[in-house]
Amino acid sequence: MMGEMAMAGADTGTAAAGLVAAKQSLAEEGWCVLPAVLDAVRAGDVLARLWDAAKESERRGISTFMPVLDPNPSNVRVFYLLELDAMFRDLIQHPVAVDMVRSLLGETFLISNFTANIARPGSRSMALHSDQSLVVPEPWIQPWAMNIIWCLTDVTFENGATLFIPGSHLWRTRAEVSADADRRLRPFEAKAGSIIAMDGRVWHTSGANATPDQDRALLFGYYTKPFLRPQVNWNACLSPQTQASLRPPLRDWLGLEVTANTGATADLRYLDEQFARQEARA
Ligand SMILES: O=C(O)CCC(=O)C(=O)O
Repeated sequence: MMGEMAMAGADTGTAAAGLVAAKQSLAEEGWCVLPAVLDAVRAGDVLARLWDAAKESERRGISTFMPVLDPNPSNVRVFYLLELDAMFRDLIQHPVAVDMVRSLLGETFLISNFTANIARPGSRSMALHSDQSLVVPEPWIQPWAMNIIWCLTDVTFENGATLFIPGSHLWRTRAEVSADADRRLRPFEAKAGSIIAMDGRVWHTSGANATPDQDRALLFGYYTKPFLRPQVNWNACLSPQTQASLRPPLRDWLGLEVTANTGATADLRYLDEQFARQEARA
């Protein structure tokens, strides 16, 4: 599968070729894995900070158990990462992540959300869904959304790897989700420090963590086309102090500036120029 080729390319140290292959996999197969974007020490660091953020979230009264999403509290969800630690503000604009996002969504995009899901032993699967279907009505014809998934631990089928349906990024309507979709799920397996890039149209769910003692920790950076309203209203969610600390282009990617949806890609030349004709010029 192409996604695996991208992994092999990067593993052999041909980073540039690996990146090209990864982008091709993302465009054609709807996903790819880029290994070693963070080294093991840094991945461990981010994981430790994520646990601090989870504690801080609880302290602020925002539960890390979301019964609407997960069957039991073994899934630890952390929302509003960008408010909780500057480290997450660095990760969401990591150059490799932004490069992958631009390769699929184009030059301009918005950050729609940034959350974590730590699947602890005993956790079970949430609903099968595609992230694009959460923010755009069908038909889903083009990639208008995508995830950069940061692996903070090794991720395996046994410890609850995200399960996805190969080829499902080409499904345009919910009616195409077959009755046996749950049997077609495959795991995104990767080492700690990898990122998994996933087209927003890929149907997926969290895996069940069947290990006795391993956590599976993932961060989900969710990016969309700039004309889609983000899942989070960053103007309301980020404190004045956090907002004041942010610089472009992150401010634009979070929609913090005054200008919002102004049709930057439209042809706004004057009518005379748009329809300039030979005879008019003579
Ligand atoms: O944790 C996972 O593996 C998937 C999470 C997910 O898809 C979601 O929260 O929307």
